[in-house]
Amino acid sequence: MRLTPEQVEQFESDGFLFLPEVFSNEEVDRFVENFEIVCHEDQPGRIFEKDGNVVRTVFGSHRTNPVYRELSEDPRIVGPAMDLLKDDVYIHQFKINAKMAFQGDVWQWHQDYIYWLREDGMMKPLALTASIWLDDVHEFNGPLMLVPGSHQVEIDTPARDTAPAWMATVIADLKYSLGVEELKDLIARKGIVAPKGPRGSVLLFHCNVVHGSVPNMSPFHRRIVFVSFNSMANPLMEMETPRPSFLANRQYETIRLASRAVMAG
Ligand code: 6CS
Ligand code: FE
Repeated sequence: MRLTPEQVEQFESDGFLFLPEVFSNEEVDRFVENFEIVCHEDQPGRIFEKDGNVVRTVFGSHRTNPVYRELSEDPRIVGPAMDLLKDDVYIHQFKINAKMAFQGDVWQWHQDYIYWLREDGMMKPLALTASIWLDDVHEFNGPLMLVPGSHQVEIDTPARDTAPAWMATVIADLKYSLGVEELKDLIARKGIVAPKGPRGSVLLFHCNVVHGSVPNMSPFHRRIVFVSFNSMANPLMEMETPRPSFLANRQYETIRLASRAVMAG
């Protein structure tokens, strides 16, 4: 699946692109079944909410689960990633954010790239994330909110050590989150959008677009798979204490589109 020039243009100006109903209900059912499997697997890439019981995020399932492995290399997300990054791509990070009904916590306003620059040594913002929606996303279950055009704004975000080591980069109280004054000014100029749509939809967003989401206080889960692609021309620098590979992959394996069969409907 490849994008039109208009879609590429829209991504370049907004910093995100919404593709409704890319995956069928049957495919999404399989993703959900496999989410139930991976969120019960005890592994360091499984992160809980503050209560220590409810799953917040599961990292790296594409390396352990065949259905997520296939999804991570599906041409319907890899093709658009290559079109938008204008390069071959590899997977920098794979995660499933659960944002469970009544218990999914906040994701403070932030940009992804500052994490990948400062924590992983990704020297250029030549990366993006393809999110695949496992639930319908609406105004009640904590939709991803984005500031259009904010990927073009240089924002300096001081680090706050809110938890030991890399945990501060994935919990509700984030290491790099934007300040109120900065946000007021940016949102006054650019506004906020919160794309909504049915499960199976895909939202692609630039590594520097400002985004976040409120806690989920509805009875509806908002489970989303996030596949972050980096350009092959942008490998990570060596770091003194690199983050675990499930957060920052350093095996730069190009994803070959031709060899990926489109998933059966
Ligand atoms: O640190 C990271 O890589 C992760 N943390 C956030 C807040 N967004 C990007 C990424 O998933
Ligand atoms: Fe993020």
